[in-house]
Amino acid sequence: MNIVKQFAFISVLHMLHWKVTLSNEGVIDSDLQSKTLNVGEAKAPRYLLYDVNPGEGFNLRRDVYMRVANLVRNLNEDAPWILVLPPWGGLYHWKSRHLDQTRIPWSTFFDLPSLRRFVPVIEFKELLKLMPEPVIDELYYLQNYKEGWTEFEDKMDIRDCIQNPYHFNEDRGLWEGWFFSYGDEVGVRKLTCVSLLGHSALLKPFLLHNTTARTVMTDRAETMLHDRFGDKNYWECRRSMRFSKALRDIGDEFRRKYLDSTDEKDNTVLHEDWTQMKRKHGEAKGGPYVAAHLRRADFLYARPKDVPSLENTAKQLKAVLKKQKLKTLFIATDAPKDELKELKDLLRDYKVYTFEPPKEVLETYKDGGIAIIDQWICAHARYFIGTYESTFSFRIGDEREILGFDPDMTYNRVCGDEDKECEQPSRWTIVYK
Ligand SMILES: Nc1nc2c(ncn2[C@@H]2O[C@H](COP(=O)(O)OP(=O)(O)OP(=O)(O)O)[C@@H](O)[C@H]2O)c(=O)[nH]1
Ligand SMILES: [Mg+2]
Repeated sequence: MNIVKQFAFISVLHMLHWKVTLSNEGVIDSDLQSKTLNVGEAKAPRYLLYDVNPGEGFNLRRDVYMRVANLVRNLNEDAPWILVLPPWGGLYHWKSRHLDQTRIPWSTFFDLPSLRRFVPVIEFKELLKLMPEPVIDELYYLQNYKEGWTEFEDKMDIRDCIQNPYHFNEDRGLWEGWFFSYGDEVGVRKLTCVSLLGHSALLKPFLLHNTTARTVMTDRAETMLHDRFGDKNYWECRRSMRFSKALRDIGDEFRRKYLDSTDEKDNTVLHEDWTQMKRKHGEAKGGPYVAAHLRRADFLYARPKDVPSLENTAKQLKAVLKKQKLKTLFIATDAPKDELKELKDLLRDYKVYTFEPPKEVLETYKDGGIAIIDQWICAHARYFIGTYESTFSFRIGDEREILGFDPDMTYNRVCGDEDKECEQPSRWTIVYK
């Protein structure tokens, strides 16, 4: 049975005090009033929650989602599982400190119906409404092997915790922690540390056979690796991660207004249903502009050899514009204002644009939304040049693969001042089968 249909079928199987109802689309919605059926406990869906190392950025977190989503898709071959989307918040890079940037639902950034075409998902807030009490049954805190490893092999073992950011509250009889900033309300009944080396598929037999808990959370989910990086499942999941329509619309409006770029002219029309969209390399033409993602800020210190000076950046961008015979440049960057001004001065012979969000756009969609709009505009440029090993640049590359750009127009990077070799980015090209 197709996973979405299977999910729809299983969602009708209610049990005990769990307030699960079914909407027309076969998507769980606790707000809807509909019939309740009492069916055996064994068939009721189970919920997998996850969290990621607090230090990780937005774009790596999106990659971790894919590892977990593939696990949940695998689990659904044998039993009904629903992936619980961890609210966004507390990210180091989200600098607009005047805004509350916690408890942001996935629907602010992503199109949930698209995600659901790959795997059943539910927002954490919705799960809270369904739960009889805000207590997660079991938490598996993933960690490496203390002794390290010499030869790679897939393995996992229950071990003592090497470190554990959760603390046990004797009065409540629960483990307490961050829980996406819901720590005051939410707790966990049982916590176990698990040393893991290997792929997300390893967890499948464990979750199916070693526990019967209804709600299971894995923390430090980045510890699990992609089952098969870059294969069909990887790309299906990636294609399902469509940005929310509202953010795409803002990016499209900017393209139309300033960059003479529309989907019709650029051959980048999006099929509403990603499962029906299949593009060949080179089909997408892109708007008549070059887009550059210039990661600076902490990369200046973390990767000084890979980040060029502003003068050198301008020189490299001019060379690209000349070669592409284009006069318009869109820059996405996390550089501070003074650096951006200096760069724009150095490029004054060209039309240089950056997306400066109106106040209400920033307040509604926060720093994460602005990052997505920047990525969306970069994804539609005729030619893209990014920053070495930035996951922000990688995600733009994926987006361009989905749209059908020639890889030559995507896998480019600015080179460090002293980097004579300047290795170009690996080409993670899309596959459909
Ligand atoms: N709006 C906007 N934000 C950016 C830009 N570049 C970086 N950022 C911000 O800085 C964050 C970058 O962190 P990550 O998402 O971890 O990506 P990365 O740091 O480039 O890559 P890794 O550290 O290798 O994972 C983004 O999520 C944004 O919040 C940009 O061009 N535009
Ligand atoms: Mg980062």
